[in-house]
Amino acid sequence: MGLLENIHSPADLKRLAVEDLPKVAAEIREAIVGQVSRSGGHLAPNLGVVELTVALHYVFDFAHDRLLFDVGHQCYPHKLLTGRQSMLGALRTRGGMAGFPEPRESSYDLFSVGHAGTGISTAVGMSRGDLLNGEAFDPHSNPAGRRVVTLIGDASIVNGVAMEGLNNAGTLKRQFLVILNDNGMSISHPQGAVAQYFDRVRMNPLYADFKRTARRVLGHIPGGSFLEDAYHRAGEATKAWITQRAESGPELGWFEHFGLITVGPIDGHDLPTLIEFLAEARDYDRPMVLHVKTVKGKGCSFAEGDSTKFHSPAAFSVVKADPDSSDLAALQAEGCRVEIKKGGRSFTAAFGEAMMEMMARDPRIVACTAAMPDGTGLTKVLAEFPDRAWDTGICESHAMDMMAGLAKTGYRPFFAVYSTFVQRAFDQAFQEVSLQGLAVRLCLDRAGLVGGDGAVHHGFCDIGILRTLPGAAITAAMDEPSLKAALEFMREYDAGLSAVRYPRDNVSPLFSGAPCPPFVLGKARPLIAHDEPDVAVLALGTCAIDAANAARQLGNELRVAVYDARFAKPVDAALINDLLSRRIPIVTVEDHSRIGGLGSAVLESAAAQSLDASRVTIMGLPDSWIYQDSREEQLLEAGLDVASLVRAFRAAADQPAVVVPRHAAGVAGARQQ
Ligand SMILES: Cc1ncc(C[n+]2csc(CCOP(=O)(O)OP(=O)(O)O)c2C)c(N)n1
Repeated sequence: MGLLENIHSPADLKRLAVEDLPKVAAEIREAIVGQVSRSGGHLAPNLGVVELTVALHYVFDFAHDRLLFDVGHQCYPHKLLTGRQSMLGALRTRGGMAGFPEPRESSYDLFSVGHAGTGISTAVGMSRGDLLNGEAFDPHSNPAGRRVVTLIGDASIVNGVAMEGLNNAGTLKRQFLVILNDNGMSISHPQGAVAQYFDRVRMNPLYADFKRTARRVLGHIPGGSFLEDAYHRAGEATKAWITQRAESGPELGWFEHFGLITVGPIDGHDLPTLIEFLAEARDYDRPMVLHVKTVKGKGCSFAEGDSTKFHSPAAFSVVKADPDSSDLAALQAEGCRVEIKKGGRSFTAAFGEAMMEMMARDPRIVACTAAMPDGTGLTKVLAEFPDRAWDTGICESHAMDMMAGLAKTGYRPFFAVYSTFVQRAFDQAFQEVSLQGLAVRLCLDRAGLVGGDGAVHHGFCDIGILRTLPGAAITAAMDEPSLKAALEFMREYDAGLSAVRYPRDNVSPLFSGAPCPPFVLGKARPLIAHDEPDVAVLALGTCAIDAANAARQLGNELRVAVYDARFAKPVDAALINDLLSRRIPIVTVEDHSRIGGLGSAVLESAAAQSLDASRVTIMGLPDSWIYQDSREEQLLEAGLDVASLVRAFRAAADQPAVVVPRHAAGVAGARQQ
């Protein structure tokens, strides 16, 4: 019988002997690989932190202490140890285990997270709150108080928010443990000077064996008195490290400049060592960084070999090299073959190819991604145009400003970024781009509902925030030809910031036979025309494809004119005028919040032209969160599936409005359904 199945909470784990823990780790690994092979999900990041998570729960009591994850994509082992094994089978779907920490699931998860860089800051906040509440751990005055631990990766710690958090963490006068999970990787290779620094620390032979007990006077090295103070508070293993630190010179104590004593790197797969160091860090009464060296994808030969591909793969099958071997042994063996389930042609792939073609044609185009070369389709562009394309690492704000600087020097910058992460760079889009009248082009992948990644990753508000910027041109692509046309429009749009949004989806062939007219600023494209329609639909992006399908289903019953709205800013004011002056009801459809998106822009245009805005119905994402599930299910929940559109078009044409039962939540606006 396995050990894991009897662990219903960390209390059960604590009852085991240290010698049993490697078996628990092996079972966690097997469970994760098995499930991710069936459903897809974050694989390599989770395999890398199995021992670390087991050790953390073995040493701390997170029913009481605080554990905060950065990004949170490495939380599966934590979830398996905190009573959620039965949810693993429905990973990343409704009612199953979310792929990121989720307080709705368990009190062991403190924040819903998914964006990098936040863990240290929220942990600092909770540390301060616990202090104010008189609940903070102190070895003398409150030994039963709460400790605070935050886990962050080596690529995420470079993020500006994390740096701000560290800067503030160093001022805490209490226990505060930052665990740096250093696997030498982001999704791809990490970028920048800090990544190079970590490489040097990891490879420094001094760290091979630092468990020596020699004592030294520390006062003569930079930061020495700080270290000396730390030394007196530390346990034996930490003391040995500090001594080593004193011998190794100032470079290795980088975090100490922030006021955090740094210990490590230690081997993140050696459970006794992890437990020894964590047990000491547990009772240390000042901010500390424990530098833990792990292998991304650990225990799975193919994931270790290509942790980028297996960072977050789709479902896959493993063909065992030896059919008689156990599952885990097979995964560890070299030579097993892995086949990842193939999808169709994605918008991401179409975008990458379009960029290659444009960059070859226009030497003024420059491009960048913030740590997502594969995710945004820019991998080939980076390889082909190393002088004109960059991966900045996880720093969207910097990337936006860098693009502003390039625009200022005469280039045409394209920043490929997930819609959800562009939120990080809104202030830069406002001040350094828009206010200067600079033309930075934003290519917003994963706009709208994103499926299994859930609420933390939906691109639900890009139009809402970017539309406020004067001079911005905000477009959306409904298929591959229209994506190319939008990019071409943006290439030539030098008047200010522009953006094209496209979803985490495959491109539709529905209109690929029809010629795709060029984008003209503020002009919609008719897809299904009627001289006297019963209802006119202005749909944005792939919603135009669904709207066309819905209109076809209505066939002879209703004359539904369908337009690909193309622009959420500026909207087609002349078209709106023509339709509303003829009292033709308009339905707007968008995979974006109903608040502040295309629908709002259409209402504003109607009001500005003194037209009857009560004939406008807005369909979009509801004013509530949509959690993890397939994208199809999420669209259904939002009332943006074809059947819901059919009902809504009928209702709009047929005043007074009819009730739309299950999907009523997806329909709102000037006309309430
Ligand atoms: C603000 C932000 N930008 C980009 C991402 C996408 N992303 C998710 S995980 C990841 C890499 C994180 O690397 P690291 O923290 O070292 O953890 P590892 O995956 O190596 O364990 C990136 C870039 C994100 N989650 N948040």
